[in-house]
Amino acid sequence: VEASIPEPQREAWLKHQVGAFKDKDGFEREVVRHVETTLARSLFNCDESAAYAACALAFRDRLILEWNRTQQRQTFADSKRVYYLSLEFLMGRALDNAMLNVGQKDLAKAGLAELGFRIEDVIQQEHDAALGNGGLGRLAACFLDSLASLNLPAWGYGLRYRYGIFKQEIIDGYQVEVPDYWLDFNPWEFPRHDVTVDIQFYGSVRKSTDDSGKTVCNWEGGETVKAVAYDVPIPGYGTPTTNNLRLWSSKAASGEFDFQKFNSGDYESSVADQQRAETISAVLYPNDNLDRGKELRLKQQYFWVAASLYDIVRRFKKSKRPWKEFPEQVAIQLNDTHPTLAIVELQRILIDLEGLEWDEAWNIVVNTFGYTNHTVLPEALEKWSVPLIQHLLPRHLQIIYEINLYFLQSVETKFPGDRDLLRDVSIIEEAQPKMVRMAFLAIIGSHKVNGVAELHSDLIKTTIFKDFVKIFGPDKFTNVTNGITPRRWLHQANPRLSELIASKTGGHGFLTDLTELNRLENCIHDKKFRKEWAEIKYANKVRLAKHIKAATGVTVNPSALFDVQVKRIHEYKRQQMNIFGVIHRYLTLKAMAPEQRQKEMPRVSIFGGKAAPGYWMAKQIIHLINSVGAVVNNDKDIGDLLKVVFLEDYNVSKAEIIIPASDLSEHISTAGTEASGTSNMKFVLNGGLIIGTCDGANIEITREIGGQNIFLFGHLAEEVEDLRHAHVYEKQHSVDSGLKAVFEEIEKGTFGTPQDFAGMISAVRDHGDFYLVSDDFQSYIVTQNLVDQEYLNQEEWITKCIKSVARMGFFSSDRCINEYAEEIWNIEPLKVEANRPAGQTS
Ligand code: Z16
Repeated sequence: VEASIPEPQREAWLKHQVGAFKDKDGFEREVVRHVETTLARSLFNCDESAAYAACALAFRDRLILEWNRTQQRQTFADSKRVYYLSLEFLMGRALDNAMLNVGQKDLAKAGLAELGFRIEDVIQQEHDAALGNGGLGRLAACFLDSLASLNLPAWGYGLRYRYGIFKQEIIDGYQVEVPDYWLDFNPWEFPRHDVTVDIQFYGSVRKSTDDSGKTVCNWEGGETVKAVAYDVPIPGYGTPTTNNLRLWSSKAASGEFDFQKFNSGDYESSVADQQRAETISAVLYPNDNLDRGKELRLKQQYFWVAASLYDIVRRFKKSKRPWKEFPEQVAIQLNDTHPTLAIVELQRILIDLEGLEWDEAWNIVVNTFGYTNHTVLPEALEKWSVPLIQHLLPRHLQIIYEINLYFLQSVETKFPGDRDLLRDVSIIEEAQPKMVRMAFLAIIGSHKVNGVAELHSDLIKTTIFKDFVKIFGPDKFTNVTNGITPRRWLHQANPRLSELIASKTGGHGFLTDLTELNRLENCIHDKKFRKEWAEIKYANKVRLAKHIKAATGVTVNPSALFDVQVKRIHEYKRQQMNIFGVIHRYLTLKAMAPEQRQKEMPRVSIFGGKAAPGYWMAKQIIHLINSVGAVVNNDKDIGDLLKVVFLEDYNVSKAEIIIPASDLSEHISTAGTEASGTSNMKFVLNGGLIIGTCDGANIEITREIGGQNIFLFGHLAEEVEDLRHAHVYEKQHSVDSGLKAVFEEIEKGTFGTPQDFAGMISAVRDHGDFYLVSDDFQSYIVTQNLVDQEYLNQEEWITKCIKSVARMGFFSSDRCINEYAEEIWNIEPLKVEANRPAGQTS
């Protein structure tokens, strides 16, 4: 339907168009207006949460004007767009980010002060948007920031979960999960009740013949659920681009059928239908690096993929271009295998609905998609059972079999008679029941496959996907090392450091070209600069110490070395090794004579992170950390020399407080298991050093900042297989005396009922020590002692920190997104004259 206003009336429109507020007065006017009209409150009834709401609405109005203009510009330019399909977007708070990106935080700060509020308090009223588990979801959020900041025409597509990742409470040392209902008041989304898509499930396939005698497949019957679009504006930093994140919400398709039910008195079942439909977008699955194969999860995946593709295809069809130009207009990136059904869905649309021939359609599909792999852990690789797909998506299963058939035929042509190869690369795993291997489908249906750090990208080529390198050649596989947005992770989280850097590098240019940080190399010997650097770190530690006190009641000394490990709790990330190390330190301190003890470097061991609700071992690790804290923190012999805290409910906004306050952070995964890691980059960018293994992006961080500036230890990825083999088959693993003493202390009951921690110990001692804790423990301890020594020399330490920050330019998500844009998507920025300066405010 043509909905534009006719020429003669446009003048009136243009005359009355409201612009964005331009100054402090304009901003205050908008805040007061929202308080008094939108919120129906007054100056006698305006608390911090109302001030937040009004301030957020004022900025939302601003963003949406930019958003409108951006969408018009992109439609008019009709150039290629990228669509980033991700089941997770771990956005955190939006207000601070929006103010900084549009360059109006100073203005808002002054305006709010005049109205009686402190901007920090207002910002803290906001609930995190936590639609993600960990690294993968936060990566998607950083990518959105970079896409907009680089003026790239891009949309994100995801699910509008009613419940994001659960809130974590620690009760008696145990994790308790509480639902995170975050939609009570969310000013950042725009419901688009006119943008809906009907999504079909179940039913059956009927073959028929069309007029030309061609066989066509009709997917019929089953049930229909409605997808409703909610749009979230994504402002670029200092750019005119405000991109769109479209999140789908499910609701019952109010068809005649429901109405009949209702009228015939079957009220209950019509309500039940409604609830069943709404269940699809109700909750984020809380697993990181684990596939549980639940039917509802598959429904989520298809619901989201089908709605997004319908939207993308609808937009393409408006351009009236021939189908073969689809890949010249559309790039779709698959964030992990979660959206792999998009490959099948596009093929279905093209052959069943648009009448293309198989080969022509398949060509389009393959040239459209790119697939990013984020893990080599076998338990995380998605597989769906054939009977489940048959039941839920019968036509898609047929297409999957056909894709597989043509693929296996091409393999047979290239490698005649290699039955083992055919079995190994088949999309269908011959198990009981048969399983669809989603990663294989994603590889076959994409033109590029990438890993997320160099080591990881090498590993996928030599291990889990090696046969596909043989079949497709090495050029299909590439590396794009992850990055982080310096806007949120430096400018927003650490404003004082950002200002100090700006004062030394010639302004805030480093926020859009992070390589400009290298100008700091000239300041390394600048006394005043070094002093300010140290003061900022100290102030950040004081801020965290206050938070620790408020959250846990534990008093920590800001002069102690802050040693931080915050990330999802997982055996492969080895928080257990960290806490065993803490116990080892405790025992060592206890064994010392008091006068010698006082020469030791005081430390605060800070942990944070969620365990998947069903991950028993991860929960045991949390319990041990808290139990150790309860003993150590109250031991008079120890005092400030060692404190152990577990910060509950680690999330994006807590990360913004914790990361700038770290002296040392731990990235100690078993070599070869952490695909990249991204918090490692955030910590170094904020002037902290790393203790880590040769894994993921740690390796490239080392290359960039120099081996003298990082504490590496432990076995290498290429040694892991042999070590594991030796543990299991040759019973060749010895628990060294240090680790043995730790186990004995736990078993003595020093930290509570030993039985509570028996699983953690036996995993190492009796069950093959899969994550190589015993192999790496000794070098971990030795390296931690080296850290103590080096921290004593504060001048040397600060030099290392400054040098490291100066060399972190590579790890901007802008660099990373530019690589995707050039190597995978073939898209270009939509250039426009910047209509306002980059945000130069703190
Ligand atoms: C996830 O967060 C990651 C991988 C995965 O298969 C599933 C989830 Cl939910 C993480 C990786 O573990 C991490 O190493 C990486 O930095 C991150 O994805 C982003 O690539």
